[in-house]
Amino acid sequence: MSERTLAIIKPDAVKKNAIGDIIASYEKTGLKPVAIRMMQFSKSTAEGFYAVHKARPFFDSLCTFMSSGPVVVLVLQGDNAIKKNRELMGATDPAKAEPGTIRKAHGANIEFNAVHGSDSPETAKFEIAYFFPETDLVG
Ligand code: IDP
Ligand code: MG
Repeated sequence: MSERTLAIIKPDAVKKNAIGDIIASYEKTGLKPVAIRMMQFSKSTAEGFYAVHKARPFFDSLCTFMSSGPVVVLVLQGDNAIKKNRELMGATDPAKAEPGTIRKAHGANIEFNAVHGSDSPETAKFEIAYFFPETDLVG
């Protein structure tokens, strides 16, 4: 079933000039970009996006990191896009990520891990709407 997921190329990966490599991985995996936006998060944009993690000890550090430089926010579309993208990303901790995954290739540690991907249809819906009006999606 074709579905949509939200991906973010995080500030660490943008700084490393990995935007092109990461978007190529999406395309090779059958995840088609239907919206792309480059932006820099404010701290409060990051806090709103990661609100589910508010109680976690790493919340403040995560939001500081996510607002530390430009990011690329994408909506990806394809069969089983949510699961497919999570597999392509690899484990949250790059040290535990499988070879061939984006986090294995570009992540530095459990916080600076190169990419974000929605983890369920409900979060995908919230996360896509957080950045894009429906009319911005071309697919
Ligand atoms: P996910 O990105 O693989 O879905 P989540 O548990 O949803 O992982 O965590 C969101 C983000 O918070 C991670 O991608 C990572 O940047 C950061 N993070 C997760 N766990 C830790 C931790 O234990 N220490 C520091 N940062 C963390
Ligand atoms: Mg998550």
